[in-house]
Amino acid sequence: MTEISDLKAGLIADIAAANTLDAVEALRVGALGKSGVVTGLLKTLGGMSPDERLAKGPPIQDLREGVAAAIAERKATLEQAALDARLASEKIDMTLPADLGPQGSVHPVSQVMDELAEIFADLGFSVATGPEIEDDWHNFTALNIPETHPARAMHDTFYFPDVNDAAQKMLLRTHTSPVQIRTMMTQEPPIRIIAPGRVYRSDSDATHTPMFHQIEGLVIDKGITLGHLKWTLETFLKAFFEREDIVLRLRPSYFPFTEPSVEVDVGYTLTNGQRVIGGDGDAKGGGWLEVLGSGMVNRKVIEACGLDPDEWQGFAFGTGVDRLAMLKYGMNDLRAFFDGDLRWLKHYGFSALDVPTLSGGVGA
Ligand code: 2NM
Repeated sequence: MTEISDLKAGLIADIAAANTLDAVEALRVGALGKSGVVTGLLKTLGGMSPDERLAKGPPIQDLREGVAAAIAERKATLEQAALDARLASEKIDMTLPADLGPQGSVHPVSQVMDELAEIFADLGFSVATGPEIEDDWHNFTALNIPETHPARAMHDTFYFPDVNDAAQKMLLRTHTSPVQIRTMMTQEPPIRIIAPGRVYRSDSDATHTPMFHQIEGLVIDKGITLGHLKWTLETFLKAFFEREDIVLRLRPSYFPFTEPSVEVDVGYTLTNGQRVIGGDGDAKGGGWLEVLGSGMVNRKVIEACGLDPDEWQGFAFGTGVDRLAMLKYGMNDLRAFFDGDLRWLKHYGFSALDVPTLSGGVGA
């Protein structure tokens, strides 16, 4: 009996003195492992007479339980200490002066936004911005999307809680189109603008984030046709992908705010087994990627903005900036865009000095 209690006291003292997880593990193997001392004692129970087992069983079980508990406790203590040490060593005091130069670089989304602004500036478009918190009228109603329109449900809108005396429901804009609405209501045509910025939809998976970036464009003038739309988008895509052999495929579609509406695909071809944007998508191994939605601005939208649709016509288009960045720079996981991981940024980011210009190459 004293042998067992001496053994227990010795093991527990050894465990308490163990200063590393490895040392605790070595003690565990020595005591409770396959050939451990405690395991050896447990094995002797099988060969005992019932009386002997009745006498020796409880202290041996007590030994096993006591040693196991001491090991678990010591392990937890050492693990907590290791975690505390790691947290202390990785603690960053944000109030200290920086001892390194800036570690970041220009995010691909910012780079692409700058490229788009540069390309469209060359075509005579200026950049327009507006609020991300919008009212229902500018985000939906003015765009010919009435209360009951299924497109409203399609947009997975984030609404703010109702405020009793608010004239309009408030929401996070689901597209940048309200910027175009505000521009048409405040500026004299002709209008040539792009509206880049953040938009929000209640949607989250590998290919959708609840916040993403859109760019939309709007032209309002006299005698604008689908021909102007096609030329503009073709010229834009050639400049963006930096290839002359960009082939567009226009498919009839439906948006409440445009009539007719056109979905724009761009051809890709197989080059050394890689899908590369450019060339005839109907070629062997090639295909088509949907890159833009567009159309002639619905006369109801022009009217809602206080303009005479018999005098002014126009086209509009929209696309996702994050997706354009992925296509151009070969990134496959959208979620990495929002991790703020410096290693990812080191790989995909751009130098702050690498300003896109048409003469120097927009994506150089
Ligand atoms: C798209 C597709 C088609 C669009 C229409 C307008 C406005 F305000 F002029 F009516 N802005 N943007 C539009 C048209 C947007 O995005 C996929």
